[in-house]
Amino acid sequence: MELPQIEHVRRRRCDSAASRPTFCNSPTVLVMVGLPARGKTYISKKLTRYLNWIGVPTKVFNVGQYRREAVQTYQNYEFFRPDNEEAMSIRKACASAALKDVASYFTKEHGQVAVFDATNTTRERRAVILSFARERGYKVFFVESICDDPDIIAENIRQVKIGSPDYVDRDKDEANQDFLQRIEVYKTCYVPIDDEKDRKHSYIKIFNVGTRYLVNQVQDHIQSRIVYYLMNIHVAPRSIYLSRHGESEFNLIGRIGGDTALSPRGQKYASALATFIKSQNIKDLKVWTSHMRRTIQTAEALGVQYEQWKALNEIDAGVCEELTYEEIQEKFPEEFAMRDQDKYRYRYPKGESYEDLVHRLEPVIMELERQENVLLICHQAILRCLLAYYLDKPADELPYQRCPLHTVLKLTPIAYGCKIESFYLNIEAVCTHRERPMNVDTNRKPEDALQTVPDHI
Ligand code: BKS
Ligand code: F6P
Repeated sequence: MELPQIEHVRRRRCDSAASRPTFCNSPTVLVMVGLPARGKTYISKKLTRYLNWIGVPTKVFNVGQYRREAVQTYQNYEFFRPDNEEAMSIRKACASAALKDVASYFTKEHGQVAVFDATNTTRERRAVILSFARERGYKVFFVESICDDPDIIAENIRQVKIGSPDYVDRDKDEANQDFLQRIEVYKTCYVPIDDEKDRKHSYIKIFNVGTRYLVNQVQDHIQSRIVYYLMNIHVAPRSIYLSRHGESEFNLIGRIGGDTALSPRGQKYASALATFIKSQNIKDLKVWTSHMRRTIQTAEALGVQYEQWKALNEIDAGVCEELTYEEIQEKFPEEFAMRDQDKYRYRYPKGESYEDLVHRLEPVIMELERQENVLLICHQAILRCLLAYYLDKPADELPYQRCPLHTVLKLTPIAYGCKIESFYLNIEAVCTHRERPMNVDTNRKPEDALQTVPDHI
């Protein structure tokens, strides 16, 4: 019988191709490529923090961590020699285990982007990832970091490699030598992404810490956001100073929003801020305020040029503007209760939510990535959103972070994260922080609150 056989063959051909279509909303595997000490982990972590902040669930899968779990005592660079068969099979197994976890992150944890942080320096290793993704309908975007500046590489090794778990209790020079040899061993089999052979794949090649880029086959909106972000970041040392305005007349009487002037203590803070900033001797400091009187008045005391950003204006509380929390509770009890249930997503009637603020602040964050030293004079809710970006705080914690008045926060990038220092300038002010109520069931949906009649009636 011929016909069924043909059917059979057709099915098999379809199965063996084993590819699923990708959709606009298919998840993405972001694959780092590059020799050791080229900033792959730095890019992975920073990009992941950004994507999570803009609301795209993202997670890093670092194959080095899997390797350290499998082989607990690292001896030396010989482990990474391509002819070390035993080590090679462990390394392959670690990469597969990480890929398996990527798949379960997408299917079980609603992940959207997985950053696959490994060297991925051979075509063979990249082919494994490509077929893994093709079988499951995931998109792949390669991020290759190419860097031949010995000073930058040395600085990378100094900052993030010598202190790595591979070298605990090892002499610094010895660790440095071993790491340099590890790089040499990788160079023997490194095949960069090929502009001809890989022309159908999606990738960005970054040369020397972002002095030049080559972008190929961007497939979607998220990939273009990633490219845009990577084209704006830099690694020059700098600090970002964050402050709220001085205490305002409305702060003093517990009213939210409005556009009032500073209280006498708020004025004192403005002068104290000027003294503090002078004492920091900051090179080429830029000062940014919102369009509101209280931040502009605070900046005026500094006696320097400043720039006003509408995007830095305080959250618009809509119908609740200029009320006290007690008045809101009285006039709009359901609204007040709903805000406590999901403060991040709750939008004031005719106003904004914290989630709205994050979207409004995205261009501010992008410009901050481009800048060096900046002082931002802004507002409580705005400061919480900016801080969440720098400190990698999840959405549910974001609206409850403590950002007291008359306090400067100094953020300084270090290695993979941010150092934070807090300076209370010793001018008294009211407290405007409202605690997360303890008895709120955050799993309850807002519509449940209105359902007072049992279903069976
Ligand atoms: C500590 N880092 O290209 Cl768009 C010190 N090191 C330096 N080569 C780094 C990371 C942690 C960051 C980058 C980089 C590097 C060596 C590098 C980097 C790469 C691309 C971009 C920005 C930064
Ligand atoms: O109370 C000062 C203030 O900046 C208000 O203008 C604003 O509505 C409020 O803080 C934001 O804080 P929360 O989100 O905790 O109400």
